[in-house]
Amino acid sequence: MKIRVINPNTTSSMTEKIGEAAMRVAMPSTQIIASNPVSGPVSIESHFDEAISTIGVLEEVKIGEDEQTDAYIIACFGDPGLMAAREITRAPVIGIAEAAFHMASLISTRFSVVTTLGRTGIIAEHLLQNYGFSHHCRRVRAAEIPVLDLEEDPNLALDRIIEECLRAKAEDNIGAIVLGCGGMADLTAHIRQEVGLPIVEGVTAAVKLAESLVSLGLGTSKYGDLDFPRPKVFTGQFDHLSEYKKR
Ligand code: 5HY
Repeated sequence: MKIRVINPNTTSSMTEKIGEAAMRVAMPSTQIIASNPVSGPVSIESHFDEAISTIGVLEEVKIGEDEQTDAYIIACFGDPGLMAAREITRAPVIGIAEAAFHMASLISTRFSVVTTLGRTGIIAEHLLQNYGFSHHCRRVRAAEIPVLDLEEDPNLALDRIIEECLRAKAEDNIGAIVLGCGGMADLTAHIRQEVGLPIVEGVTAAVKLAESLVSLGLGTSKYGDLDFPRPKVFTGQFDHLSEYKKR
C-alpha cells in the first residue's frame, strides 16, 4: 500500500524527519511518501498559520489522488484540513492528533499532551472536545518552544520537552503522554527513556491506524457529509480546483 504523509508546514527538514519516523514503523509492504506544500507557513503556531496551511494540505491530497494513494496522514498536531481532505478522497485520512488520542486512550485512562507553544494548546483542547477525548486528557501542556527550534536547536528543545513531560508525570496522575507536534516524531524513544511513561507520538500512531484501515478495506465513507463536494466553479487563484477527480 501507499501512504502519503503530509507535513502541512513547508519546512522540508521536518518533512524528511516525519517521513523517516513513519518508515521506521511501517510494514515492509507499505510505501511512505512524505511531502509538504510548496506554499504556506514554515511552521504552524496559530489559528492563522493553520488556516493558511489547509490549502496546501488539500493540494497535496489532490496530487495523491492522481497517484493511487491508499491513505493520507496529516502530520500537524492541529489536524488542519482533516474533514475537507476526507471529502475529496475515498481513502482514509488520519490526523496525527486524532491518531495519538485514540492510541493513548487504549493504553491509559488519563493522559496529558505536551506540545510546543502554550498559545496552540487551545487547538489541541478543541480537538480533544471534537473527537470525544476531553475526559481522557488531564492537561494540555507546552514546552514553550517555537516549532522550528525542533530543527534549529534540537538539544534545547528536547530538554524543554522532557522537563515538561516530567512535570506532567509528577503532577497530572496520568498513565501516558501524547507528544503534540509532528516535529517531535523522532524524539519518542529518547523521551520514553528519560520520562519512564508510555509516550504516544501521532505520526507513528497514524501510520499503524492507516495500515489497519486499508487492510480492512475501510476508507472515507461517501455516504453523508463526507461525500465529494458538489462540483462548482472556483474563481481566481483557486480556479484549478474547479476540476477534481472522483475515484
Ligand atoms: C505541528 N505545528 O505539528 C504543529 C505543532 C503545534 O508546524 N507542526 C507545526 O504546535 O501545533
